[in-house]
Amino acid sequence: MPTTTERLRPLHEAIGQRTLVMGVLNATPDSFYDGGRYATLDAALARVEQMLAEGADILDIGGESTRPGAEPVPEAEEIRRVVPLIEALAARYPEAVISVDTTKSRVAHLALQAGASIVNDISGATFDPRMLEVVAQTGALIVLMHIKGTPQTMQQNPTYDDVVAEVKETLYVHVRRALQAGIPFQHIWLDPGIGFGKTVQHNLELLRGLPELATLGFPILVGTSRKSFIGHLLGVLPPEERLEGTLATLALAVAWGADIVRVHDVKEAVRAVKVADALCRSSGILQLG
Ligand code: HH2
Repeated sequence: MPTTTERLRPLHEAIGQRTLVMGVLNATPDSFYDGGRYATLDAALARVEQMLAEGADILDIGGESTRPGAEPVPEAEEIRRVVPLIEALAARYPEAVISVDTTKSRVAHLALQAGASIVNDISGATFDPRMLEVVAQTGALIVLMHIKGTPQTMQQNPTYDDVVAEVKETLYVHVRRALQAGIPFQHIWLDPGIGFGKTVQHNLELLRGLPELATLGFPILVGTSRKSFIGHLLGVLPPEERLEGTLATLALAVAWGADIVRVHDVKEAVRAVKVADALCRSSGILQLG
């Protein structure tokens, strides 16, 4: 079994060279797009096999929906949903990089023991005071995301004076806490939290503001996949109808400095970011031509 450091090495080498694709798998009954699709271990394993074949660099496994208004999931239930799945994934695909999408340190701890090497925390490690300690002790990488409020409250009229400046400031505070807890610089990724306490306008401003967020000096992860702001821009389309809009956001996110994109549609996203990378990165086709 590779160590966490060995598993993470290819990601570190790729950052700045090409955009990494994180494929989403929610082992939940109620996620806004893929909820209920992977209720059995067999269904989840089949989906993972497909995502890996399509070129996913990271598998993000979640056991709690964080859509607006979602009910919190008890710790034991979240553990039951994600830990055996991660164990099975790590056994079947030892080279795969597995991320656990959780805000609970106990879930993170067990997921890391089971074979995950990334903790994706939508609260920026603020919901559970032990999260940073667990990540520091295990040598995992952490994604620190911005959220305003909690999933229950976040979409109740979110306001900012300057959304880009405020998100940047909060992410900087998260970084300082993580560094103080002993998590090394290279094990921290940041995420503006598209849709987490933001209006349509805030989401657009944050995407345009990615170059500003990138000045913090950490890799930036962006999660726009099939989110409601895309539906709103297209005349209130449901999640099933938001793929093309998602791909447009991915191309521009790459142009504006995203290093990792979190998506439900791996094949389409891999193709989109490959073309965007060729256009935007010096190591791409343009340099060869
Ligand atoms: N978005 C969702 C969940 N986790 N993590 C990061 N780092 N960034 C995101 O933008 C992000 C995230 C929401 O999407 P999904 O997991 O599909 O839905 P649900 O929360 O309903 O499970």
